[in-house]
Amino acid sequence: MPTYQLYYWPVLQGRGEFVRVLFEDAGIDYVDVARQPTENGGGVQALLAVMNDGIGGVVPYAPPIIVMEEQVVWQTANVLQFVSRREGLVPDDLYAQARLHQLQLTITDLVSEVHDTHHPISTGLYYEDQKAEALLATQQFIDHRLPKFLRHFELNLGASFEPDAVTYVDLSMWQAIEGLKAAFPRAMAKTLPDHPKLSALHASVAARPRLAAYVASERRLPFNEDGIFRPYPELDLLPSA
Ligand SMILES: N[C@@H](CCC(=O)N[C@@H](CS)C(=O)NCC(=O)O)C(=O)O
Repeated sequence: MPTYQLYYWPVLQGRGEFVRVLFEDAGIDYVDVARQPTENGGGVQALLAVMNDGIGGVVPYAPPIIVMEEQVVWQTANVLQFVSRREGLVPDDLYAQARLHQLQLTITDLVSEVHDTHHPISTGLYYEDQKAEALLATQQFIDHRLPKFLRHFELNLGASFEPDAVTYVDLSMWQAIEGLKAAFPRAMAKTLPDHPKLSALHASVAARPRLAAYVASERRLPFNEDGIFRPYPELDLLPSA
């Protein structure tokens, strides 16, 4: 039995993908529980059981969730930092850890804002019920928020990212750029080339052998209209200016 059990929705990348990417790139043995057959204890019901009942009286808020040694850990950024510390994949220095994690939390903010482009009113409503607002929200995101996030990451590459070792933050940055390119290909084609460090990081992470093998495998789900980064053609807007 692998050390880590990942609990996440089985048919989408979503936030769980940031955790899958770390496990895959680091070569860490894990089981993606909800993607296992129900007869083997998998399926969505396994995820719902952990969400509802928790582990040892500790009940998680939302997936992605990991379980190991009868302990449960959730919140994507927290999971990534926890696994990285446990596996010796981050420096011991507290300032270096803080520099990394503040960037990861900013990636969390970015992911949340991307989610809100297609669900600007409520997660409780279908996209189809908030399409007009989604168009407005997406234009605002592309004009104002996307450039701000990209500029921030570009400025902090080198200063805050670890220059020699690839960390969970680099991997998440790669996944976020992949997602942005899937959701907003026209805006990203226009904007990303103005960020040479970010572009170079994206290319160098993509070339990592274990990650590349994962991306080429059936374990890597495609971006789809259930995830965070949704390839809706009507939301593939260009910057206004
Ligand atoms: N801040 C949390 C958000 C978790 C989250 O919203 N998970 C989604 C899937 S990506 C979910 O299933 N949420 C259920 C809910 O919020 O009720 C994180 O970064 O992990």
